[in-house]
Amino acid sequence: MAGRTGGGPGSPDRRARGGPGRPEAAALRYAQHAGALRLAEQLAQRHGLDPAWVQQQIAQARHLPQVVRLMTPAPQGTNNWAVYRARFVEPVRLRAGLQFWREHRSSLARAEAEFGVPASLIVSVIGIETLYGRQLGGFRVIDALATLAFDFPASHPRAAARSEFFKSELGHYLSLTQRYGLDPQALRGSFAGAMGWPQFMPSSWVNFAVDFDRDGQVNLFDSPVDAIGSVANYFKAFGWQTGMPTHFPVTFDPTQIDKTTLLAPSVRPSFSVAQFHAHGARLDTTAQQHSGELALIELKNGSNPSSFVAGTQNFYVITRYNQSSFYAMAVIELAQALQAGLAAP
Ligand SMILES: [Ca+2]
Repeated sequence: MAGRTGGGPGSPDRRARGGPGRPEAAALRYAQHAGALRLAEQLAQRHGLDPAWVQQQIAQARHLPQVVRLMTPAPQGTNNWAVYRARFVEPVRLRAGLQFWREHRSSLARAEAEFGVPASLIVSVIGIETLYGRQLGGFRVIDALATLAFDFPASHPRAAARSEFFKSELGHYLSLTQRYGLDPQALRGSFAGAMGWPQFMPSSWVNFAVDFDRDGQVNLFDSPVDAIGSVANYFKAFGWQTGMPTHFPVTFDPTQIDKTTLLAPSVRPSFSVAQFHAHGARLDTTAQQHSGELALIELKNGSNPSSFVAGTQNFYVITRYNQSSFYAMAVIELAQALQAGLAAP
């Protein structure tokens, strides 16, 4: 899912846990909700919309208990990179990806030339997000956004900030549907409100989606070509460095390794090659030539030892699409498999 939302709502691991389905017990909770009425006023003002219309739309949103459940943090210790990888870097997605690549070869080449983002990466992202448009999500977007705006799970460590985020997304969503003449009650997406082939959050759609098939409209639901351009534009906007590797292999000197320091900044590249070395991380000769900063990325494997890589700026950029190292690494590995598959006779 494309959106700076933190914690990876809409991330494939979460989606697979519950799966988007038809709403179960859904209640119209926001018609007389004081917070909802206040928010409708604010959003109308912020986006230049008719307050009565905004209120009417929010009043029709249903509270979805399963959305709250899906957003509730998973218990500790359930993280397993090997399991995650097997779910996304697999033959069905690879085959569908190669077909998508062949079908959209010229658009992908154009996106690569224009935005500097490899075609393999674009194909991989769209594959992991929605299996090339086959899994767009079954939740009404208005229900998902309203539920997360007003009833975000309190057990989440950043519940207040996240609730504010979804209130803001609700405003972008209503503004977006007005602009394109879409029915806000009709669109469906992930449990976090991510939409279309690339699973863009409403604000990402507003800020980064492009009309790449040049038909005069940005349409991420029906135009794979718009999705291609939009994914590439998103990566470019978040600082993708053309030609830079995403990561390097890393080993440790057991006498010097200081993982606490190296892992502290998480995915944000914060260490020079020399600093990496000083803290006991060892890089191969290619990585030693890298002039930018690096992050030590830990990929937990359940009860087995973790995997580690040295992530570059480009690894970090992929986590701006979905804030998860598992996600970034799966995107990278599927892209590699696609590239190899395309080259095979
Ligand atoms: Ca278009």
